[in-house]
Amino acid sequence: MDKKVIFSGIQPTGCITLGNYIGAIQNWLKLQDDYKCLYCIVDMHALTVHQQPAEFRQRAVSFFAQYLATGLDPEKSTIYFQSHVPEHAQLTWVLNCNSYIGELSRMTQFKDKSRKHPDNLNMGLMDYPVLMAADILLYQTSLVPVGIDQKQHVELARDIATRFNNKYSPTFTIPEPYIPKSGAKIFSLQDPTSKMSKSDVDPNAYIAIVDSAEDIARKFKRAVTDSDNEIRFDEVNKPGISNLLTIYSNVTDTTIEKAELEFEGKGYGEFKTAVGDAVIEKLRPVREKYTDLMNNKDYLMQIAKDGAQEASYMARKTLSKVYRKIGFVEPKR
Ligand code: AQP
Repeated sequence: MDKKVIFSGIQPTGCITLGNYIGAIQNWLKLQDDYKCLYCIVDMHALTVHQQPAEFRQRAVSFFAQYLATGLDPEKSTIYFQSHVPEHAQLTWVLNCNSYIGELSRMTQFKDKSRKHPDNLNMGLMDYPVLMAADILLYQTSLVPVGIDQKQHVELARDIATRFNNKYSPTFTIPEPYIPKSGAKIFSLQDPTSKMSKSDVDPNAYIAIVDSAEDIARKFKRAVTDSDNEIRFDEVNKPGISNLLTIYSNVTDTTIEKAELEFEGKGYGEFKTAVGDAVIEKLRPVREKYTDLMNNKDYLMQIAKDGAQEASYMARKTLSKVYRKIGFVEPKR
């Protein structure tokens, strides 16, 4: 039997954070052996906010190297740039004509980003979830491993797919979000009530997965906590400490309860150092591999080319089916 398909991606904005790693990439790694996985640098999504072209190009290549450095394996998974597979844009147009302005304007991310970028309220910002639906539906994806912030968009992709299947005939697999039980939302180190965001203007608010050991240690030491000096998981009253416990338990592969016991009676200073050390150890091989890969751009671009070819082959099958069903004239072969 064919393996079920997994699709997921990260947009090349800011830098890949520990939040992206724990919320998404750790699951991607686990799924590589048992599923047909496609992991994409969703560069078309990144255009919804201003990009300086030279920086944008460099950052996208750096993200690609970071994907491989985390352990995503091109022998097992299809790894590519979204803009190299034109079917993403082609399916988006068809889905646009089957999506409603009302449902798109209700999306939380659209409302947040409209507030953050009032000078650039472009159509892409509103259309982002339709492009994301096309990304997912093109490959007949069953599971979409994402953090909790993307759940609403996966639900919209399900709605759009169901609507299309009902209007024409069964065409798309209906995807499910795949969200980690712990770590689905890692919080900012400077404001533990808001998400760790990769475009945060304050670099102390996030850990980049290729940060140096010194930077990681310093950022954890400065992490905002509370003043009652008790290491206990309580997201309402102790969001900072709870976030650090979540991070620690994820990177050391232990439970929150065991982590609480380990640090019972210890001070915040000691705890923060231990969390920093655990993250440094977890990310050390990623940083080392990343440096090697960035010195071998030809290799990176060959992987990207092979990935795009394979993705495009799969995507064309779905797109031809869609074009036939909606009544486009078939080109002569
Ligand atoms: N803090 C987080 N905790 C857990 N999961 C997270 N994800 C993102 N932040 C966290 C998951 O990572 C994947 C990629 O998400 P994205 O490309 O949309 O990036 P982002 O980090 O969500 O982007 P930001 O922070 O909102 O910055 P900009 O402004 O650049 O877009 C997704 O699976 C997401 O759930």
